[in-house]
Amino acid sequence: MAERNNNEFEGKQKNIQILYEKFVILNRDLLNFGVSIEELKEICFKRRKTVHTVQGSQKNAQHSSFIVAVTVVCAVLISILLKIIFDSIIKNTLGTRCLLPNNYFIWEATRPETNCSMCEDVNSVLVFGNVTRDEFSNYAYSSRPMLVKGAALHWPAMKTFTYHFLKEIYQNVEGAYESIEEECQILTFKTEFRSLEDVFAMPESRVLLEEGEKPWYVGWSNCHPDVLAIMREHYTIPHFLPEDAEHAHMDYIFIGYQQGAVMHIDYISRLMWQAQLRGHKTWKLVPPPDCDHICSGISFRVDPGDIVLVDTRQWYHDTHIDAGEMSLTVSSEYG
Ligand SMILES: O=C(O)CCC(=O)C(=O)O
Ligand SMILES: [Fe+2]
Repeated sequence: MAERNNNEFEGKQKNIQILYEKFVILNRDLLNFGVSIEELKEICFKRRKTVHTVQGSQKNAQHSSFIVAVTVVCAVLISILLKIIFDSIIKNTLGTRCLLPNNYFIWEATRPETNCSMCEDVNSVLVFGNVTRDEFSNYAYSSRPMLVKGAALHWPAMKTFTYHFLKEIYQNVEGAYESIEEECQILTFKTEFRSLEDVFAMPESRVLLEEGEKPWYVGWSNCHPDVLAIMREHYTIPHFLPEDAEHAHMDYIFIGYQQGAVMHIDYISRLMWQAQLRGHKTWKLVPPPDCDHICSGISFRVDPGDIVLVDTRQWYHDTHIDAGEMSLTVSSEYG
């Protein structure tokens, strides 16, 4: 009987030791992540204190159980905290469509080697007039930059999409702004805006870029199902894309003036189409650095109603808007 008690006690001690070690490691990791000792104390020792006052009147065996329980509670709390920290790191590092300066090197280091045949004979954008799905089928999945003139001219979005139209959607759909923070993404380029709410809070004089106002240009993905449903009442998937193409469940808006998007490459898994709804935009495309010796850059100007197709995963790109005009586009991925 004494021996059994002894074994049991040793077993418990061993478990406590294992949990203790895990706890120490978790603590160390948390400290490495910048959580302060004060915060750790607050989480753990507050709980312990309560337990200590109770345990004063209890036997030794119960003492051990309490320590185990407190340690487990602390470990669970710390694991939850760690998960939150890891999730946010992963979201910030990997969930990015267009590059952001702080993760540029990670992405560059993991960018697959380019097959330069994608740009070797490309000296200009391939322009289509009235193109049918059938005629376009041979080009649909190529990395060749293409421009389909006037393909969106008949879309209601050509008239209905404005800064104020989009603002109204975001102000009226519950959870729309939160969806940008949580699942979608905003690219604020050279502006000081930190959220889409900031973008939709600017004074009217800046919206119109009146004299003395600072230019702005932003882009964001729309992944809230209600927002997307309202937007999609005003345009369709480009009619020339293959019937069996896969389409993304989110569409992007880019809106603003002057220097549009800064030179970058996109870390996305599919090709991209973009309909120019307002303003004239000039795209500058630069081949990947590994193909510098055989490929050259191109540039082309897009009119309202045109649809651009660029493999933005391979072509580095920036955009410029004609002076004095506001540009507004809707785009999406397909593949
Ligand atoms: O429309 C723009 O200004 C930039 C768009 C872009 O970078 C993209 O669609 O990947
Ligand atoms: Fe891009």
